[in-house]
Amino acid sequence: MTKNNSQDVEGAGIGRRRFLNSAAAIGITSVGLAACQESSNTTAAPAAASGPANAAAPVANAHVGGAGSAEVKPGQLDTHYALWSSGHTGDARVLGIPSGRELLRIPCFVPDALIGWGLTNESKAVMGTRADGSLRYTVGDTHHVHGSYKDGIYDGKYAWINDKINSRLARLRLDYMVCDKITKIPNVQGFHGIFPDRRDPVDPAIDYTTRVFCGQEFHVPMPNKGAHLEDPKQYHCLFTCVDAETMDVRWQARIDGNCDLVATSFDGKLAASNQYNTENGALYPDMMAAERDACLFFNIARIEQAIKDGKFTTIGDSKVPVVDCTVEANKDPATALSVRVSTPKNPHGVNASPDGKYFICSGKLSPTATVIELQKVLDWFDGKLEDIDKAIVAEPEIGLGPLHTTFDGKGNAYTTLFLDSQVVKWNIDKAIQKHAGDKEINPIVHKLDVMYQPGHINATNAETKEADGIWMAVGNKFSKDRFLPVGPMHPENDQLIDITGEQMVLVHDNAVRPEPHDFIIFKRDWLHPKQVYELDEHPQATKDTDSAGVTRNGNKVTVRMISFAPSYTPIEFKVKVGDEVTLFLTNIDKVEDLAHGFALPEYNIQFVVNPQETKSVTFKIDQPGVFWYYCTNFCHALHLEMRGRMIVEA
Ligand code: RUQ
Ligand code: CUA
Ligand code: CA
Repeated sequence: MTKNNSQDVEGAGIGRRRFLNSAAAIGITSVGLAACQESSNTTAAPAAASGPANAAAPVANAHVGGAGSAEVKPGQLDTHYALWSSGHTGDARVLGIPSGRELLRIPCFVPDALIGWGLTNESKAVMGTRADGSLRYTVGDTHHVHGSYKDGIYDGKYAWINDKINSRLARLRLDYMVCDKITKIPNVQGFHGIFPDRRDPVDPAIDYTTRVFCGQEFHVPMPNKGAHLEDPKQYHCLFTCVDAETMDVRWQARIDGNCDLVATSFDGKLAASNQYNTENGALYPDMMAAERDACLFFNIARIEQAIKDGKFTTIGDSKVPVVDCTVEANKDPATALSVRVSTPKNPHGVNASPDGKYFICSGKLSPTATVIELQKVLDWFDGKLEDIDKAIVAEPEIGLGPLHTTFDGKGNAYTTLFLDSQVVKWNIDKAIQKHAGDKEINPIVHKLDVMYQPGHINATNAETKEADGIWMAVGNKFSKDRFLPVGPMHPENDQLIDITGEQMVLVHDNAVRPEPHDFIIFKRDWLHPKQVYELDEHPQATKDTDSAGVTRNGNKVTVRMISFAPSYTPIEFKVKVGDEVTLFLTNIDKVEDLAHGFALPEYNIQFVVNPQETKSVTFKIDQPGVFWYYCTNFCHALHLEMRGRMIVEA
């Protein structure tokens, strides 16, 4: 077990004692908990999972024969965190790996009844409302989640996740594991790939994420206000740069064709998107017309210089500067802002190798992966490479329906084969040697059957420069016969694979609610979530019982309430029909894990406040009577008694 793990043995033990002590402090000892407290011992120390991840050096297939295991026994902690998109449930998931246990869901684009996301004033402000205060959107489709970087590894500060339906980018604060900002991207539909930059393209001192790049998959007329409806040749896509800190849209680039997935280089200089619709087709046969499509590279420093030089336009009502990255305008390497490297038709996925040298595009309709050497792309911009397609250093045949690629940090790539229902492990250097002419060489190392139709894939730390080659997860789009039947809607199957050895070994099936897409997995030391809020995070926090109470201004009533196990203060308040109530609830309990809920019958209200957290709701009083507000989160032996009355006079 690593020393600096925030959930270490000591922490867990102290947390437990503190919880019990706090219960005692408010008189609960008299109702019998004292005995439990005496007899409670901080039993089995949580330990790290005993899989290969725990060994000093990864042991090849250590689980085989039972020496190591993907099993995380009761009381043990996982060795890696994973952040997972959830697809059209519209949220993000936090998992432990290797167990695959889902530890948390982080709502962002879609309301969540547990914590009151989309109901509290604070979450509504993040999500965005209409003039009448109702939510602007209540659906979302999250595909890609990526963390903020410092010096090529995750710094544990932020993650970003996209909403494909309504073209929004959400930021997750990884200290509290909550969504704190959502940006609507102007003039874009089908916002699909995202990737944060990994350092600044110009200033070497900025070795952390300051931009997030967003790709547009569905081309539309610009502005999309009713012109050119029937002429797809007039449709365009935008590649968008969002400021990582302010979440403002910095700039957009107008392109030909579309974007799909996005990748960024470790040196910060290049971002790229694979393009399957270079044809600008509206119907799918049109999108398959061209023999080759492309991976489109953006020269970030040049784009930002062009904006400084005033070389941009704007679209419709949007004030965001838009540069021209269409093919026609970027033929001269000396001034080009972007360049297309060709790929076999309709590629999917673009991933950066952890050594920083290559981007790899999967073929999808072609049984190949295209390996593009980034230095050669930079050489083209510098006028040192005549033919941009010379940046392609390998195009190995790897199997049918290749979609996404991940890495083990030992020179191997792992690509999902959707049609073959396999993962293929192949060696990048060998693929390059073969491409250079050594026909005897076979880059394929191993193929493993997965169940079934895999899409996304990621290995531990694989999108950082410290890929550790221990575990790999594969997101299978179909599970078919792998689980007990539950009716027509099958779960999907996330599978865990041990990649410490030459051969991949499948170790675990994990049923998952449809339908997650991309995910990242990284060692737990890179994340340090807080377990108790800072009271001052909310400007309206009520700090003690004396400050709690009710104030009235005309028919606007403000209730300042605190929760402190097992009671609310005030324990009752009176309002009248026609009032508008804003209720701030601060949980002044300081004990880890001691959350309270607040449910109010007939007013459709329920939310949770974590230790030292404040949330508020605003609602209209429309019916007289007695309404018991009560705690929904089991917090105390007297949890059921934790309630109060809202008394409404007619
Ligand atoms: S992309 S399966 Cu949004 Cu999921 Cu490649
Ligand atoms: Cu407070 Cu249950
Ligand atoms: Ca195409």
